[in-house]
Amino acid sequence: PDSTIQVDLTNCDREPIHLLGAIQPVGFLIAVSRDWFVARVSLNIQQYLGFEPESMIGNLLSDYFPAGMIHELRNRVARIGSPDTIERWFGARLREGGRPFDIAVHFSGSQIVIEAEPGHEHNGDATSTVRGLIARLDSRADLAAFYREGARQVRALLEYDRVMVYKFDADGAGEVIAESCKPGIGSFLGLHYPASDIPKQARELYKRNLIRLIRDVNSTPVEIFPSLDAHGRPLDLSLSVLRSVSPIHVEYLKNMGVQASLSISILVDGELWGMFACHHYTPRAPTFERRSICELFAQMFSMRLESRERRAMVEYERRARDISDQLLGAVASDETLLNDPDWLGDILTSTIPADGVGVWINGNYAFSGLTPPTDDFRRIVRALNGTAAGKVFATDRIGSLIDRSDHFAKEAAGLLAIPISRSPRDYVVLFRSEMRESVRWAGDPRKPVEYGPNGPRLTPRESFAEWLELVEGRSKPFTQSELRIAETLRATLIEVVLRLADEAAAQRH
Ligand code: BLA
Repeated sequence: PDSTIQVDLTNCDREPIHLLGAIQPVGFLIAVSRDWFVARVSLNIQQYLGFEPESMIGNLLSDYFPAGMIHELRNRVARIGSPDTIERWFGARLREGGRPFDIAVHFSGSQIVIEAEPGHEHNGDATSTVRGLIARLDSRADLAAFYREGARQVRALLEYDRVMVYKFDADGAGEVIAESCKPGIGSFLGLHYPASDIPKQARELYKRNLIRLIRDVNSTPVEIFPSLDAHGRPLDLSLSVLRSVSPIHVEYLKNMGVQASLSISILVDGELWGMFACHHYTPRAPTFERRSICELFAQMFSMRLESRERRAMVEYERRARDISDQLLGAVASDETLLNDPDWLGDILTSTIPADGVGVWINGNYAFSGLTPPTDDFRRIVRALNGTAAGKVFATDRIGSLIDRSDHFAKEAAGLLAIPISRSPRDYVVLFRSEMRESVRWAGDPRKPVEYGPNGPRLTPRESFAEWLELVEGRSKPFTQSELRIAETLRATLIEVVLRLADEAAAQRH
């Protein structure tokens, strides 16, 4: 029943993309039972091996292949460790004197799925290729250069026209954060897209099966026969390497003017952090062996990324503690600094990026940079007084805290408030501009050729417009790490404020 739902733009997160019952005409597929009887076969097998597909069903696989090949295949299957393993065999001879094939083997329910595509003589030294690539990655000092190097190397390995590093944010929307492409095709760097461009079930699938290929958006998928088994079930192609992809996504690529694509998951701490997304403007399919090398590279890239991110966070928090000490020292020798929002702003925004700072002390308001008008600030303070006392508070949508005047809407969209006294409630507030004001709009990267049946929504420009709508009135969110820093700064500022109050009291006596 699942596989028969009508899919359109409104429900595509329900499209069962693993049950579409077809592969791409890049190779062929055979599914056998655990006792090696042929259960299913792709209808194009005749082209590769001359067998009549329908007549194979129910026969032993060994009726079709030499004993040596069957023996090797059994060994490979025995080696499959976990249910999500895809066993690989490069440059295999399926028949005496035949051409070499690259073969992928995995379990799908009770069946063994064998996929084969033309490969070449296996030369066996993938490890040295990957080792060299990793060494170059490690030589990149900062994260931006690391991402760029990753994109460059995937492009060197697979030779697509464009290779992007696409990173997801907490809501599943994404940004092209690095790119390597051939000259003259424009740039997607810095562009954002809504979460719906890569629906939920696709993200889940991409955590299990790390690489996907679309050789040619214009090719006709090859059906797998029979489409339903005796229990009426289609073959689960989650781990297939030749799976034919969602027609909605194919339309997206066509509208983009892209003819071939490939993407590789980047997993960090078990979550889909992002992916390498590759485009080509003519049909393209690197061999399975090449793709596997690149997948291995992406896995190494992900591990390096994980440790770099962790290190960057530790380093950031250490620097923030330094700044907090610096703040304490400076105010101790010149207490008027605390009423100087420019000075405070400089110090605070060097650790927590923001576009403006407002200071509210004893009912007086001082500000620097992008801040709301006094009336709005007053209402913000009143709203803040209603939140948990003595705690840092942040929102990426001030509109959810107070009703904003129109003027304010253009001023700041997010805030982080640091309470610096208990009563009366005093605050230092960092403001962030609306995200749509701060992104770079790179224009229409490629003029759409013509729209498919689902219209212009499936184009990069419409996607970008959709994303803009989603982030209307919102700033770049404050991260967990930034909130922790703010908490450190709060403790420091409170200490300073209390000491100044004590001193003032002592002087009065
Ligand atoms: C899949 N969408 C994808 C994939 C990417 C994107 C990379 C993985 C498949 C691949 O490797 O090509 C999205 N590609 C992008 C983005 C950029 C890019 C954002 O290059 C930016 C530069 N897509 C839509 C809408 C729907 C949709 C509106 O835009 C549904 C309503 C669906 N996208 C969709 C589906 C898949 C997908 C169903 C899964 C394809 C599959 O694996 O079968």
